[in-house]
Amino acid sequence: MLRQPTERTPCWLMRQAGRYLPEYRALRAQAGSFTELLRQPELAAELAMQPLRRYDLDAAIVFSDILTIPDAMGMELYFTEGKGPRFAKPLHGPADIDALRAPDPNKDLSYVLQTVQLTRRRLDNTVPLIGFCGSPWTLFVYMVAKQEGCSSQERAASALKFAARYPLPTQQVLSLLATAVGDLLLAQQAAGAQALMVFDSWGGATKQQFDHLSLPFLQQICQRLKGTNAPVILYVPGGENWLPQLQQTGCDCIGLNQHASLRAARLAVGGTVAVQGNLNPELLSQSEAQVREGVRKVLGDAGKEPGHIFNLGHGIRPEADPELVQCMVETVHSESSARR
Ligand code: 1CP
Repeated sequence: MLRQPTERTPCWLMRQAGRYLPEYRALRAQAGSFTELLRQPELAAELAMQPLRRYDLDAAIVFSDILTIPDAMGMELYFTEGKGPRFAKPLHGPADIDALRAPDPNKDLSYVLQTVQLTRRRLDNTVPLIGFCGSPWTLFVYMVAKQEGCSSQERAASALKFAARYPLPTQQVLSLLATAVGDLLLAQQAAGAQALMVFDSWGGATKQQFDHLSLPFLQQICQRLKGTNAPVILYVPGGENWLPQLQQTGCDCIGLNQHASLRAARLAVGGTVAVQGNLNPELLSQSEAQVREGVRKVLGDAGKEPGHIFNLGHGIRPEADPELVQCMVETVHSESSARR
């Protein structure tokens, strides 16, 4: 992330602990639910370690979820089978916003910080630990009441409608979320996280309104993290459209999805920030030959200059084949060291 030369391209996977691993599914069944896993630091720390036992990954990520912040704001998070995350008290209008307060991480999210501490201890300085949060805009997308029948892909439409109808309350809640995200990232760093990542998974859905609905809050968060020595990764699918703006936030690394041109991004900003990505996660349910070819293409696009972190373009899918993940990690390491 600091764009220093390495012997091989570092590699980790977004959502590397998760449903594609049988040992994850076993622990989840034992705990009863995903939210139970989140709230028990012993279990969460174990989950972060699981992928590292199987694969030679170069980083660990804290096992938690971006939605712990709105949950701690009193919105009551729960998961429905097949339908993803929901809140018992979603945002319907401005009155719901007045009730929200930024949580105190040490009080309201102490289970996240305990997970960070425990995971760091278990890692014993083998690989760095990445702490994370969702971006204010992405959290807002989940917080706004979804229209019935609206698919996950259309989720952002309700949030965009809310933002158009109530512009000032929207800015108010995004600003509150920026404070909450900054507070939690700083607390994670204090608890032992060595790099910090902001997932703006729905940033691309803002299109022409990115400068208005997401960027100012990413900027605010990066400014607050400047005082720490933890490098900051901004993951923004669609971020190839806003590379100069993202670079100017002062972040250290920009994460892109598989639809972006890694080659163009490296040419545009590779001299000042690292770039992370962007293998198509679908390849991990295909064949070894396709995985190897995909890895070679990503490494070729990234070029030889330092400052590329290998990752998927999106979180790993539950249907990914654990054997193909092995093939991916080995190919990244062997091919990249041969190219040095
Ligand atoms: O067992 C289960 O059914 C739960 C699945 C699961 C897991 C393993 C969820 C529900 N969250 C997580 C953990 C998680 N989430 C991690 C830590 C694990 C790791 O990376 O190793 C991280 C970093 C996240 C981040 C996250 N949560 C994002 C951003 C990343 C992305 O994929 O864009 C988002 C959007 C969420 C919300 C969320 N949580 C869970 C689901 C299924 C979702 C997404 C729902 C949707 O598609 O809208």
